[in-house]
Amino acid sequence: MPFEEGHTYRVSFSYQTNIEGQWAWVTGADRVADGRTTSRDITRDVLEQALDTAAYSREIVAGCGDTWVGLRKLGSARGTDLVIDDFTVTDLGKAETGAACAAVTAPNGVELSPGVPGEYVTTFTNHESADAVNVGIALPGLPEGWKARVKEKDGNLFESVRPGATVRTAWLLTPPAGTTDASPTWKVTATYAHGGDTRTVSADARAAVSDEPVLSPGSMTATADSENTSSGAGEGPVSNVLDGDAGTIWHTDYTASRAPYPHWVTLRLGGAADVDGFGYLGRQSGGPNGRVADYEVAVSDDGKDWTTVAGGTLKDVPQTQRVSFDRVRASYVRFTALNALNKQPFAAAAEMRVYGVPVDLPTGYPPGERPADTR
Ligand SMILES: [Ca+2]
Repeated sequence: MPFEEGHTYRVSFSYQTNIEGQWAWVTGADRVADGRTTSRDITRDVLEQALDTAAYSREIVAGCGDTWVGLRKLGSARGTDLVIDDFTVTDLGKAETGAACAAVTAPNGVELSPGVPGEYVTTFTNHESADAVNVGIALPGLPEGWKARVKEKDGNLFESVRPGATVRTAWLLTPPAGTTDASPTWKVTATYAHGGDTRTVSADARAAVSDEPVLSPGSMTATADSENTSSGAGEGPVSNVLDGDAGTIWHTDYTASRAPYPHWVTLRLGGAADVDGFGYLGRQSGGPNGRVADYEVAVSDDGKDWTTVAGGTLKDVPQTQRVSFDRVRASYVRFTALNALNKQPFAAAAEMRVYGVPVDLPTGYPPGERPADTR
């Protein structure tokens, strides 16, 4: 539908959806330059779970190119559905200021631990036709008791961002110990000066909070004795056990050879940590091959000398299975699979976790205060 540049519109609809975080309503703009059309998101609102009918409404200012609105699928959860009704766009007349064309993003699916600072990276991209000046990034609406710091001093402030450029802010977010909200939401905003206006853009932000301290998957790297290489990125590579996606798996080789048991995955931690558990999430679909039965867990300071700290037999369940052991300081954790539940030579896993707390917790800096715009 045609949006007139410089007008404010209210876009609203009612909806139902069964799984949160699977769908987003997006406002975007297309621009044609040198015969090429570039399309980009201006706002992106992730739809909450709504088993009863919920209302969505947002006001937008058209501009920054040809404005459009639409629906985007974000997640890969099976069985998700969405129903939309009463879709309405109301022209509210000419806006007082021009459209804010920059964009700000927050990560999808970051895991944070109670009481432990976790890295959370937001981005700001300047889609304006001139520099965005005095850019300040903020996280309004963080749940009570959360601490937000920035990894680099004033890492949330930027004097000037050129058109087309993207800048990152690495936050350190600490949910309070004992927090009960496992999937909190808040906002990320960017405020900047452009052509005499002060403009603000925002996006939804969210994280998954574990119920006990767990090492950030992004801080670890994984290696394995064997990886299948013929079935695409989602099945085979051992890096899939740290990507936060239950739909992607590590699987041992069945193409070049049927690699025999035992199989192993070594997780190199992002530094020394005091650890007391290992988590194994089996493959969620695609048949029984690779579901591990007997296992051992070992730890190491150097990746060479290993101490076995746990062993047992896993079950055929779709949840993460936690293997507990006495707290120990380590820089590497190795999971050794001894055989499979179905006695085939394959091993697989959807995700792996190490429970514990890094020895050196990052401290960071308080977020910088955005100075007032000078006119
Ligand atoms: Ca995965």
